[in-house]
Amino acid sequence: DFHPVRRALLSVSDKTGLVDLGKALSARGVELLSTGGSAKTLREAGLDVRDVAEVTGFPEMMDGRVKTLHPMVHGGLLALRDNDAHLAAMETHGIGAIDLLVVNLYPFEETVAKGADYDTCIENIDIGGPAMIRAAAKNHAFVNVVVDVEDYDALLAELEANDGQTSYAFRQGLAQNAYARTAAYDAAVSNWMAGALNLQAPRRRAVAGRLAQTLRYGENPHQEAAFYLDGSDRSGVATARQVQGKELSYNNINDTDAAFELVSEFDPADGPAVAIIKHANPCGVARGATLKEAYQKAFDCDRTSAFGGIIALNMPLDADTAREIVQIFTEVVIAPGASEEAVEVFATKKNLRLLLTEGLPDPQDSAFTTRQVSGGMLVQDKDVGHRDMADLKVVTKNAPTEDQMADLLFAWKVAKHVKSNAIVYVKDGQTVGVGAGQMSRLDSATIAGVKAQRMAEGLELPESLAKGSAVASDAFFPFADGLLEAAANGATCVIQPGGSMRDDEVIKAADEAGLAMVFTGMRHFRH
Ligand code: 93A
Repeated sequence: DFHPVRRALLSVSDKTGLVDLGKALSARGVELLSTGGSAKTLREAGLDVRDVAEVTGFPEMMDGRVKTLHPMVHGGLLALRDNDAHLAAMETHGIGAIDLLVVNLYPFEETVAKGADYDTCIENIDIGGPAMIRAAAKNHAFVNVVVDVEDYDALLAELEANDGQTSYAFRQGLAQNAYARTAAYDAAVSNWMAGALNLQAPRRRAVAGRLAQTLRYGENPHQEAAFYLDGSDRSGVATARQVQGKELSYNNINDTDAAFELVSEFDPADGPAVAIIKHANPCGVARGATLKEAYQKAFDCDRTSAFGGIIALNMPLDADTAREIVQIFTEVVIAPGASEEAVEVFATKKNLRLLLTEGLPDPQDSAFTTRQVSGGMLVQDKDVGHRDMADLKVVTKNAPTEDQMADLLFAWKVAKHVKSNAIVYVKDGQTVGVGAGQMSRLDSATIAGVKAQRMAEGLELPESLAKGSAVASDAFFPFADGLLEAAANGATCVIQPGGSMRDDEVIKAADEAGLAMVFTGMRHFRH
């Protein structure tokens, strides 16, 4: 089903490539219609253009709010060329068919990104453009609709290959892309309003994104993948500046996000902290007197797993830490800045990706998470829940000491970022065993214990580092077994949500084992 392009309407905010496109169309004998600014640009390039105002018989009015919203335009876009009644209507009202629509919209997203005021953002909501795009896309049986400057060449190539005509399949592809654009556009408007008016609610969330990067592949090489930006200016992997290293992969982006989100839980005002991530789970998190020490402690937790890991820092990378990091193979380092000297140290490792941001993600910043399920999508508030010392309830005879309390809170922060079931042993501001992603909480406790034992062997220490540790559980212990396993591994204090039917039994077991236990009243499942 090939159809010729005889008449085109060009109405674009971004004038890039407009003149070249206009010339190429003109050279094919295509009649050009256009709106104010676009017509001016084309005319200045010496092209013969008809103003839409002349076609509609109405001037562009109300600051351009009404320029193309007219039956002469929409009739020309929507009329079915093989329908007698439609053709008769065109005849009666003098409506000429429009075979090609080229529109790019008022730069709403860019206006928001620039930090424009409310009224300016409102004025940049394009109405006529999306109306035409949707009309032309609906009528793709006959009409071509181009919404991206990048597609001008493909359009011209299609016309060239088919003697001034386009195929049905080609128009279908354009239409599909056009609806993606209008959907994303309206979603951007809605999401901006949600933020501007503080009307955040998952059930009213429009989901959209702007394509940032086509990735080489997805989680696995046989999966295609792409990276989309949600338009927020949240500090993180999406807005980071890559200073050096290979292109980020899908897994890199996912892991880097996990690492940075985790380390941002540790306020730099309380000192340096480092998180090392493998497969979206932390294999080491630590605080230190210096950033270098924090890195070494994080690395020591699980040296084997840290190889090829993703490192996130809660303060700018310094040269000392950089020299330590380059000792082993690391995939990505992300930090809120870096010293010049540190950047030079990294320059010797060409493949190491260094991502720098302006600041840390705000762990309290409200946002959404989405997850695709078969036939639908789950949308929820991001888990920004947190607990301070004052929120904790001591439930055992023994209360934690001040040092124990510090480690408990540290372990709790880490556990929030470990896939469930999560069990985390911490000692002196350093994870010493992480049990992640097991189907049984007991198994997670066991695995974390094995890790703590291995850590001791690696560091040639006589006893497991779980000895005297604080343990966090991301959800309540449904039975005493997981808790007893932690105690057997050497943990002396426990932090967990509480709320199990068998809390009494679990508290009794804790008392018998001489543990100090606190309840948070908040769960941190992460799947
Ligand atoms: O204000 S509008 O929503 N009202 C309209 O009727 C209309 N028609 C096209 N904006 C409208 N447009 C937009 O104008 C197009 O989507 C395009 O972004 C822009 C092109 O204007 P100009 O050619 O005057 O630069």
